[in-house]
Order: sequence, then structure tokens, then C-alpha cells
Amino acid sequence: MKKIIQAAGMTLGLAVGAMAAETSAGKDNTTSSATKGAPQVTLYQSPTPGTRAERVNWLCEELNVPYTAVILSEDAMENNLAVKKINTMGTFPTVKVGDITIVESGAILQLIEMKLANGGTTPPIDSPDLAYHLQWLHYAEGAAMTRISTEYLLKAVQGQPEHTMQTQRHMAGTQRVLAYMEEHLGEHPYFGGENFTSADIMMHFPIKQAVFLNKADMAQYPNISAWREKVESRPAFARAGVQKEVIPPKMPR
Ligand SMILES: N[C@@H](CCC(=O)N[C@@H](CS)C(=O)NCC(=O)O)C(=O)O
Repeated sequence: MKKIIQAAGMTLGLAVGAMAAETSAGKDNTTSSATKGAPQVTLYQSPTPGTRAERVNWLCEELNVPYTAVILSEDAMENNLAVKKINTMGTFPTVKVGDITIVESGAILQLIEMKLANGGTTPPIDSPDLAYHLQWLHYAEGAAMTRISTEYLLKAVQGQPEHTMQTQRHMAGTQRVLAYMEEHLGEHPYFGGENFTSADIMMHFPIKQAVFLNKADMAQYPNISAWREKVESRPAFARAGVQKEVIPPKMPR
């Protein structure tokens, strides 16, 4: 299912070509009949585990969608530069589906589900869960990550004289989004509603970040904690190598 190709030390342009040739030459014979003839998924990853790219690994493992995971250099900075040559935004995940390369994890998950998995985990159009699924799929990088990271950044600049109403609105943003998640999970087993969906995959990352960046006390959120245990015990979670906690990044010297 998954193939990690590392190209440390190779000329990057050549490395990409060599890898593309290698994978399209049919060495990867894991393509299931559901996706035969479908565009290949190439996932550009960071050598540092735990980026949002893990959402793509996780979804593909859940849905049995074949993909090739590529790390262009073991050196994180070099790898960033190499990925920027593939897509100028160069964030993780960057994914190539067929001939098109895109960024933004939520959009990538939706694209894979729609194009390669007959909708995948998306609830049917007439299901009341569709609204929950869509809300949380977008909430993860929308309300949740913006508030969690803004609060962290505001704490980092605390003490500076400029403290406007706008900045104040973002203080306690982490608590606010976690309380909203807690409420939902008190009424539904999953962010996707009755069933696990890609919205659950999207929501795992901001919850980890809330704990790591703003030291959120998860004892206050028993529903989120129970949900975490449940989704982290899924076989696809382990197969995808999703990190349970944030690994503190190594800062370049
Ligand atoms: N909203 C984007 C965020 C992507 C993002 O910022 N990813 C981080 C890794 S978790 C990254 O690439 N950081 C390095 C950078 O911004 O250059 C998504 O969900 O894909």
C-alpha cells in the first residue's frame, strides 16, 4: 500500500523523475480493483513525522486507496525547498493526484474521497450527519487551528503594549473551540455524526496542537479524550503511522 522513497543526496529534479518513473513502471502492484486506472496519489511528506500530511496517510489507509509517500530529502530544510519546486506553496501535505498537484489537507481528503473512493466516508446526501461531517471537516483548519495558533502567538507576544479588542477576542480561543468539540461529542459518537468520517481525521491534529501549544488540560474534556482513544485504536491509524502527540520540532541552528 505505502512506499516511502527517499532521495537524500540525489539531484532533486532527477530524484523526482526517477521516483515517478519507478512508481509508474508498475512496481507498485497494490492497486485495488476499486481504483484500477484511477489517478495515482503521490504524497509529499516531511522527514519530520507528525505534520498534517499524516491525515492523507490515514485516509488512504482507511479507504484502501493506494498511494506513494515521498520524502525528497532527509534534511527538513532541503525537503521544504524541494517540495516548493513541485508546488510553490509547499506546505505539508502537498499531494499530486493524476496530473494536478494541490495543497490544503481538507480539500485533499475530499478530492481523494470523491475521485478515488466513491465518496469514501462522506455521509449520504440525505443523511443528517452530512452537515456535521462538513462542519467539522472545515472547522479543523478554520475555527479550530486559527484560534489555537492565534492564542499561542498572542501568548508569545504578551507584554507588548498593543493589545486591541481583536487580539483579546482570541485569548481563550483554545478553550472555546475545545468546549464546542466536547459538546458535540457528548451528543454524537464521532465528529462525522454516527460514524467515523474524514472529519474525524481532520480533527485529530488540532486537538493534539491544543495540548501541545496552549497546554490544554484534557481532563476537562472527557468526551474528547474518549473519542481520541477510540479513533487512535483504529487499525488504519496505526498503519498510517499517525502520531498520538506532537513531536516538538527541532529548530535549525
Ligand atoms: N491549512 C493547511 C496547513 C498546512 C501547513 O501549514 N502544514 C505545515 C505542517 S503541519 C507546514 O507545511 N508548515 C511548513 C510551512 O508552512 O512552510 C493544511 O491543512 O494543509
